Amino acid sequence: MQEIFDKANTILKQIEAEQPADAAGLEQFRIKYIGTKGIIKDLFGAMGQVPNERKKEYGQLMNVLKQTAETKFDNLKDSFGDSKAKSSESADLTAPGFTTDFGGRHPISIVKNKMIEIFSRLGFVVAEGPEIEDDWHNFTALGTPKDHPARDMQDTFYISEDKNTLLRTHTSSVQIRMMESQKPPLRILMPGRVYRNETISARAHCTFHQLEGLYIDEGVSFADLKQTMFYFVREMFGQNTEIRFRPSFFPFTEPSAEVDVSCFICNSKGCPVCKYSGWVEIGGCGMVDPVVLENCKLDPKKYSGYAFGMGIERSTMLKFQINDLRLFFENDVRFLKQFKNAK
Ligand code: 2U9
Repeated sequence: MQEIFDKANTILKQIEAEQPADAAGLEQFRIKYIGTKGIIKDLFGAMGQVPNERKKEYGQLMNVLKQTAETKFDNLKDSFGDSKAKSSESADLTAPGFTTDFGGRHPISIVKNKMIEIFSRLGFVVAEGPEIEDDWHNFTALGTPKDHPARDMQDTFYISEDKNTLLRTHTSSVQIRMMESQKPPLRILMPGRVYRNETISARAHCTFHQLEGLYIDEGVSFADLKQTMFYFVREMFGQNTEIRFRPSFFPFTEPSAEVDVSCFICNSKGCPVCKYSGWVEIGGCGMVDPVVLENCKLDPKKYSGYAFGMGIERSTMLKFQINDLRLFFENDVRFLKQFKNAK
């Protein structure tokens, strides 16, 4: 037991004799004696082996040892001009805090906001509606009654046995709600999430975002639609962008067209993105079918209108040259970080 006292006295003499020459030597001194795995900690641990009648004496010796080491450390630290915390302090409360990194917008939101901003200059206002829809607003009112072959075009997630309640397959359902509740002129923009029962891959997903527009008034023509699309693509993809309308079919518009823009990645010279055609498809459009107007109690002899729709993911992939749709939904910070300062 006496050996424990002898060892502590030897260490005390050793501490008194130590002469660290510089900041690095002082750090070695701190680690060796004062650190959490240092000798003094070990010596304190030996208290258990000291008999009760000498515990007080050993405790006092330990305090002397600790004080000697800490005073030496603090004095030398000052003389080496180091401004770090003192040995017995745990934190400098006057030190500046750590800054927090701000997040950025999701690329889908960046492109969606830009689209809204462009169309709002033409007088369109944003409307929102439910993602859980009924059959009338998602299909029947839009010219696709039950058993209509056009329903096969969209793989629907039904959420009731009678197939009356479903996850909306397009945002057109909201346009129906607007036409039912408001009087023309209507200039509505509908951005939102839609759902389709598709196998997930780099090019397809069970959920994605659409932006649709609807303009209903007296005397609206296909020429108005073309000019609106032309203005939009130039503002969105650059002033040199060309536009092309290809005849198509949608149950809710007649006539209908798909909208292509000249490939701004290769300047229409031909690249994998445009599949060497010089054109990339961005969405569809058409004149609202008179049956759809009637379904919403609007007189097709008095009113006409155009509508358009596009996938926001598609334009975002083109704009930022992203080649896998799944990246949008994984929320991997390494992916999202790249758009922190994007516009
Ligand atoms: C009403 C009447 C007509 C909306 C339209 C399209 C053409 C279209 C697709 C583009 C790619 C959807 O994201 S996508 O899969 N959409 O091509 N959408 S016309 O027409 C309407 C909407 C509402 C009352």
